[in-house]
Amino acid sequence: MLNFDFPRLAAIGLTPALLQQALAQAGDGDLQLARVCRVQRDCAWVHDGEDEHLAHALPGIHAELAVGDWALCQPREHEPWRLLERLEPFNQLVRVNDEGARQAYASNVDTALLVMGLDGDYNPRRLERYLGLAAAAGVAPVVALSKADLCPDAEARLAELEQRLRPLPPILLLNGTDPACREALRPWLGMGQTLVMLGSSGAGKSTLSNTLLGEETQAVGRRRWAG
Ligand SMILES: Nc1nc2c(ncn2[C@@H]2O[C@H](COP(=O)(O)OP(=O)(O)OP(=O)(O)O)[C@@H](O)[C@H]2O)c(=O)[nH]1
Ligand SMILES: [Mg+2]
Repeated sequence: MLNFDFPRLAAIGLTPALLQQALAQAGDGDLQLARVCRVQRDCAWVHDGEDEHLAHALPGIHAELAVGDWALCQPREHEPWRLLERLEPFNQLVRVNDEGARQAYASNVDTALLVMGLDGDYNPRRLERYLGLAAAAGVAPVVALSKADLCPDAEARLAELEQRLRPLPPILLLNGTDPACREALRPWLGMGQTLVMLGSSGAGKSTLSNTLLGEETQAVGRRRWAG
């Protein structure tokens, strides 16, 4: 039997269509529907709407996993959960790396927040590539121009992008350290909405994320390995 508490899981992005798919795939056994929130080389963490749980999948399934996937899991006491099946996502943000391999950033995404700093990071052509990546996945883009507080030409750059980008996405001028960001991004941060931030190292993703969450969950200003 599949265990699910729809309101609890809808709050972390479950849709009726994904639930239908889960019910069709579940079969027998005491299974829990959960969302993948972290993927490492040989393990993953899933969220059941209340807590995170370490989960292990068979290698073939593990290789397919991306953050944001929904999965059928077998919960276990004091042991990692078993992640038995991955549900087909309704969309997936993907890039093709230099060797031509497909790499998934995230699955089941409502909004791609493209973060670009109005410092040396400002690069409209790179932004257009990110917009192409979002369009290819069918994910709605929003552009966040961070470090607006440091840039005297912020309005001129906004105008340049408004002239250049077609179709024109929403573009926001932000100071990622200012709590006013929460109000500016409110339309894309409703209950159950999934927003993914994309942008170069140093663009201000962690800063913005900490400001939106109101707590320091992300290390800021440190270069680290990233996919
Ligand atoms: N003044 C100002 N500083 C910012 C703003 N956004 C980010 N910063 C600073 O820019 C630096 C890099 O910001 P991060 O948030 O760490 O950048 P990131 O995009 O998470 O970078 P990676 O984790 O390497 O991908 C930090 O020193 C931040 O304090 C902003 O809007 N205004
Ligand atoms: Mg960061």
